[in-house]
Amino acid sequence: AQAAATPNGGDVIANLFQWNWNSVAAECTGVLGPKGYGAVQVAPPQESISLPGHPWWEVYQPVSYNLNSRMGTDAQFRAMVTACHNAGVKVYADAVINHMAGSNQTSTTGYGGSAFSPSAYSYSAVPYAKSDFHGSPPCPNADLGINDWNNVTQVQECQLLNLEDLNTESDYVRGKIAGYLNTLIGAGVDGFRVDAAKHIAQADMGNIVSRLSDTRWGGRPYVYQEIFPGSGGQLAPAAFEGNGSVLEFTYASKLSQQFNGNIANLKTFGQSWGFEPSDKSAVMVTNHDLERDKTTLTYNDGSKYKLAHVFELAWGYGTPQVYSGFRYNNKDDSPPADGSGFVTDVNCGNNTWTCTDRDQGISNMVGWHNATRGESVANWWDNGGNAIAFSRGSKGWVAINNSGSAVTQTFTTGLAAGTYCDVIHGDLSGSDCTGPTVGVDGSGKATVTVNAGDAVALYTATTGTTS
Ligand code: LM2
Ligand code: CA
Repeated sequence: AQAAATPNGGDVIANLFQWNWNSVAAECTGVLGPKGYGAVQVAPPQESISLPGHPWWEVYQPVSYNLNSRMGTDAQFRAMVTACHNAGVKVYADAVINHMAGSNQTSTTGYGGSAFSPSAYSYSAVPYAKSDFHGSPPCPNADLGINDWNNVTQVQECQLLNLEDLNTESDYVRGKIAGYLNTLIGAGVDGFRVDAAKHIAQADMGNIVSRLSDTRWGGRPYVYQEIFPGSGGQLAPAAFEGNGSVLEFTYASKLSQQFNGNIANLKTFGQSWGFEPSDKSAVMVTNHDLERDKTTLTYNDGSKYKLAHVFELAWGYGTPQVYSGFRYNNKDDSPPADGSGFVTDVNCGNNTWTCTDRDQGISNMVGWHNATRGESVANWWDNGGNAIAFSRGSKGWVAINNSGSAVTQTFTTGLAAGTYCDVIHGDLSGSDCTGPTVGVDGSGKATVTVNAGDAVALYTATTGTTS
């Protein structure tokens, strides 16, 4: 199902990629709660391997299910979850449960001091031993690699990137994984981004999900699975929906293509484009893998990146994410960290982190998104030339100009007459607006200039004065 809204009506996920726990807590309190975000997605909280140079991807190589990690201690993790809940924000953890560390790794150092040995397939703090991993058989390839990405057995029971593949058919391994996830739920975690979910047999995942407790906040945990599209049948995203939602990679790549082409095409953006159903889709502009592969828009794309987030939050398809990571030069670069690899506090002011979640227009569109929940798209307008506008019922209206020159137009907004705050350039402060306002007349029309590479957004909660 779609992510359930928080008491404040939010469902938007801020993906604070590799922010440490103290910084996530501060962001929940200072930004995410006040702006109406529904949830934060946090880095894998289990202990991981520690490697020379500390590439960011260390955290995708678990060595135990202890909660001392690159992002902070067990106590800091729990304090972060509590702080986020107190701010009205749910916490979704990145769950790395398909595998443990790489079989090619020689490091025996982890972030929490647990003993382990990749060469021996030994993780004594869990404990896992060699018999808890897939070998050959069931993997048909002697080197345990995946040669055929359309072969279900190879994809699910061989090693992704040499990562030691857990024998999730076994009751023991299922119990250990569910035990780890239930520890997180016990700490207050509300859901899981399931890493490499395509590489876990559906029956195994279904069994693990069935063992999960209800969340402390109430209801079942929100499960959204990482299923990279490309294969059909049992490996297609649709085949995993019995166990939860799926991350919508097709949405991300098609959105990027339109912003690099002509966004007038977005008029029909939806399931007919090959997306999973809205209530099963966790949609995104980008994520950490996609920004590195440059298959989507990234923080280097300036206004297009921002406007794509504005569109995603306005359009109402799926459960949307705002991606907020760190700047890097080399694909393997670590986030800012101390000498031992522990990630240091996020600084949004020195150009190391992108802090997309704080962008004035994007963060205010979270409120716009919440206020228009359930309303249909109406009053579509486009000029055929990279500028669009639409309303969501009579609750909100947005215009997005992805072209190189300003557009001035009298629009039908669908809104009641009044003076509205343009939340892309101003914050609502009481009944005042810190930025420009737009007047809507008695027939719902407004004459607006939308600058090149910019947007204008109005919604009912931000009505300053009514005329
Ligand atoms: C994911 N989703 O399914 C993550 O989104 C993705 O970022 C992870 O890869 C992957 N699955 C495994 O969890 C990242 C990174 C890889 C890295 C792995 C493991 O993109 O480059 O692989 O984490 O840390 C690295 C090396 C690779 C090596 C592997 C095992 O780059 O060359 O394989 O470790 O030692 C021989
Ligand atoms: Ca597997």
